[in-house]
Amino acid sequence: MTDTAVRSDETSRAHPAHPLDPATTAEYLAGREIIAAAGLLAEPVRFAYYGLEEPPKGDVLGDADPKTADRRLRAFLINLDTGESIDTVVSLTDQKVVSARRLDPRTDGQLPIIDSDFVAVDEIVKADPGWRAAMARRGLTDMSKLRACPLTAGVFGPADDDRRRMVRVLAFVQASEHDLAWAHPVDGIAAYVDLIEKKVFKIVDEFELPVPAESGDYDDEAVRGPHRTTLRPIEITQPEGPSFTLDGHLLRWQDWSMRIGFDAREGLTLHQISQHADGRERPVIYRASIAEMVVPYGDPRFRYWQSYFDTGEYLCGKWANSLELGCDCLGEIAYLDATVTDDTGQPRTIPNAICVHEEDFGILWKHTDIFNGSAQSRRQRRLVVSYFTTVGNYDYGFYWYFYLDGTIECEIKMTGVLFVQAHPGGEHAYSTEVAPGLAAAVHQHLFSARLDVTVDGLANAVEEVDVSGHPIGPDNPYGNAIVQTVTRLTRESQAGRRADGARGRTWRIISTEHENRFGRPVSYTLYPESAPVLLADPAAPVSARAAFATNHLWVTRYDPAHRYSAGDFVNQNPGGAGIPAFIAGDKDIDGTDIVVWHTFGPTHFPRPEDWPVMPVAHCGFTLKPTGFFDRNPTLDVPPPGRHCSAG
Ligand SMILES: [Cu+2]
Repeated sequence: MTDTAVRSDETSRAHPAHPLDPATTAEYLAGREIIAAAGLLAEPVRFAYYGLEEPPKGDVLGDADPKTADRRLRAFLINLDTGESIDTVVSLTDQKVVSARRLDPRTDGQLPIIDSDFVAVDEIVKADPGWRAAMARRGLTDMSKLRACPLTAGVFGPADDDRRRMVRVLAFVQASEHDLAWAHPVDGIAAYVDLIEKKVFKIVDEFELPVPAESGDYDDEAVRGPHRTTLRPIEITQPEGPSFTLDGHLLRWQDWSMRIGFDAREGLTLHQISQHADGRERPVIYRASIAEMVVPYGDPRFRYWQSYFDTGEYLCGKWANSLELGCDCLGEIAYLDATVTDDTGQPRTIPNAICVHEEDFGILWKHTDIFNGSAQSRRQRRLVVSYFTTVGNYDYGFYWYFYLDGTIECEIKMTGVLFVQAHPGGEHAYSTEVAPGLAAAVHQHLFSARLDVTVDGLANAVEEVDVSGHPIGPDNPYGNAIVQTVTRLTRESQAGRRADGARGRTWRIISTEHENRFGRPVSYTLYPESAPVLLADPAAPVSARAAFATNHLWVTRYDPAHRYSAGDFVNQNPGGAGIPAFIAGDKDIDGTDIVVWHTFGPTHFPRPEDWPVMPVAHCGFTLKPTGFFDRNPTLDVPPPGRHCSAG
């Protein structure tokens, strides 16, 4: 195993090699100076987000020298005393603030939760006499054993609450240093905290249930039992090294090339994904990211407000893990560090945040011919680019796979600890008892992939493809016909679509300029998982805020400002931002520069087996070349090595 990393010396460059390279330590500091010089950083102003403001696509794809491109950073600034919230963009090239817009939180929403909110909320609730009294009634008097969680509030009214920058706070008991607090929820009581007034403005104390007692400390031998001794080692070796190359953030493997990006909000981003085929560079996706995710819970009682937008409200990327060779990743790994910033805009490097490696993936193709006697077998491989993040109780791995045959796959691995509550006893429709007196409520994890597609260029269109049988008739006398029904989605208003597993529904992203040797448009097909979209009632507050999650597919005309599926400011946003706003103009999406937005993810009725730490659950989607190549593009893959007689 080796570790060939892009290290902090690369992430600290003052002048990145490419306009899409992530912002560096030096750049964050330079931007901070400009913001301070403009008078925007008076105490106590904090950074709720700080990241690269990518140049518009036209600038990157144009002929201009990338070294002269205007490097810009975007910062969300919050004054912790007044709540004043500013969205600002600075130009590092021109050394000036380009824009600074003051938000109106009632219409724009609030800036994301910041690191210091976690500390502040703990202090605020523990200093509140009403909250202490409610805890004391439950027999909880030792404040040092209580853990307070700042949970994003959503928008549920009354208006007096919604105008505040607020969180709702639930408590957990951590009896000892190594105890798993999540196993011991204090149910029935929530403190509503105003983060600007720094006080509890409301206590909702609805019911009391015993704090579940069973230990969830899966790291304690008394809980897990002794480690099993029956697993023998698996070693992955690549004696000649991996087959990819990493030049800064430019990754090349076989016919694939792409640039790796990273952002405090979206986490891993992939840019300029392209195939080298037929002697030319053939773009597939200009930019791919998971632009939002929401986790709405389905218990209508006391916790009706639980819906966390991990990306827009908490900033997924900021919580990226440092990955460990041999634990998180096996084989010949190249790691990239990521740079994010703290509340004060000071850069912080996350070592080994992004993992790049190659995996054997079983059979690529195989045939034993009954006539000519040829027996051939080829092995599939994939290039894996991934990172893992921890947002509160849950951990998410974001994996992008690139295969030898041109397939692209996105997979999310969900693990960590369930968000639990006390179980009321008896039958409870909305939760599963996972330990004595401990329940985990049903919830959804709905991810929004933003795929800025460029299938053989900018001129793309989307076709919905259904398959069905055909009734018996003159053309189908024995009723065996199977047909595809192809519907072109020509306008934004028409492209909010649901998957349909019974029809095998897929969406084909076609080039309207390039054809294959059969005269058909070259294309990539999106295969959805066809799991339920947002199940909340259309009139529910979360349906307006997570409108992106009400369909599996949206297609919009490219606009550099359309970046986040639920809008730029998600926290306490009243709704309507993001996708509904993007499609309001009902633009033409046929044969132009388009963005495909795909919602996917499981509806999770927890199982007892998900406790106390959850085995990884998987979700994702696949993009397959469909007439993008003129035939199987992997005929030239050689037979496997010395152990295989076909070789
Ligand atoms: Cu879940």
